[in-house]
Amino acid sequence: MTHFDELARQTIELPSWAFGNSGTRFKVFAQQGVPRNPYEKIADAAQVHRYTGVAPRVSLHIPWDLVDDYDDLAAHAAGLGVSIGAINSNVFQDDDYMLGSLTHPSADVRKKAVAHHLQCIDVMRATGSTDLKLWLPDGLNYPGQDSIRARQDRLADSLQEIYAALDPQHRLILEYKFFEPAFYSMDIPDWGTALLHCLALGDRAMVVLDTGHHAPGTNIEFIVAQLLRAGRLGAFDFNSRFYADDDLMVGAADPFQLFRIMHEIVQSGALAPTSGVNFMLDQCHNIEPKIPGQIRSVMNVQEATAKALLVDADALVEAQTAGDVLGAHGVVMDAYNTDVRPLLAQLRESQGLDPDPIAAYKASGYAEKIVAERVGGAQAGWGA
Ligand code: AOS
Ligand code: ZN
Ligand code: ZN
Repeated sequence: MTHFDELARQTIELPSWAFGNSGTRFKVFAQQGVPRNPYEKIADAAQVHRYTGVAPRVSLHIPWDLVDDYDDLAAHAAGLGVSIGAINSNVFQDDDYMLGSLTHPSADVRKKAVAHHLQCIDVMRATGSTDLKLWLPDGLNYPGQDSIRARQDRLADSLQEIYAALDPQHRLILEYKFFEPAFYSMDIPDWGTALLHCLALGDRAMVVLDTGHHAPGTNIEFIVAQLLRAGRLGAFDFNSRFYADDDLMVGAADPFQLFRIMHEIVQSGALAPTSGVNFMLDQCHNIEPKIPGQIRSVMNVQEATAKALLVDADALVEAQTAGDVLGAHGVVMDAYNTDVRPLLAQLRESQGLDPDPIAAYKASGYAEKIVAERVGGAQAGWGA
């Protein structure tokens, strides 16, 4: 398979919440023409796929994307050439979860949180989604607030109940985050904790790596290599991290880090759709237009991937085996420093797409059309 073919079959999943209004704790800036409901979010996501050709799935967030009829929503997506990707649960916007959800000291609250996940599994059945994605806000703000160890036991039991409810084609994908909203100790702060819980659950439990969820200076590609080695890298939540969990456009803060991550993916043969790694975006576009922001992000992932595919694997192994430190480093840097934009333009043309997706989107008139048609768009969920 040529590099061209490998690039052509890479897919990137878009988050529904990227298309709604979003902001920070200080201000949500409303943009004109944003979707008023999940149907319109999917329509906007389909635009990103239309111009990039590599974004055929949309993750949903429950209850932000609550509808009466999920079969109908899935049919709407199919009609626009996309499908429903991961179903994200939400146990962070209910007063009952102030002290935690799956780890809460009260059995009743844990039961409620488990029941929410069972509802999400029903949504998966209706939409054909295969990934149930869990990110928990659970954790402690103060030493002594609760037992760190008891919370791990409760977490294991709650996860077991959810895992047992999955259908055979479903996966549970578990995200970690080192801080926020809890600041002393999150209950799943790191990849090691997520991995231990996944190993206890079974083969269909996998770790989600959000690139914004690490301490400054963390070597993320090391974690990628480690999880791939264990066969438990289920998905990425791609975004950029300047200072914390910024959720800004992937590849903006540190394109070299993104390349290093994709280099590990390519080296392990994990780019293939059959590898089980779901390349998702987890982003918000607070001040830039959302559809072009998603197109830019998809292109950034593609560029990092194309560069990673350009690494001369034979020359690299030869230099590494010979102990040629600078030679091996040079092979990697040669690939990184190659301008792959002409290659990607060629790829798009070979697929009948415009070589410049952002220009093509702008010329389409879609942005003006949604501003005229949609009044009173919805927030992404944050701050709602
Ligand atoms: C939160 O920090 C996580 O990144 C989650 O993936 C979260 O569910 C996502 O940002 C959408 O709410
Ligand atoms: Zn995330
Ligand atoms: Zn996050």
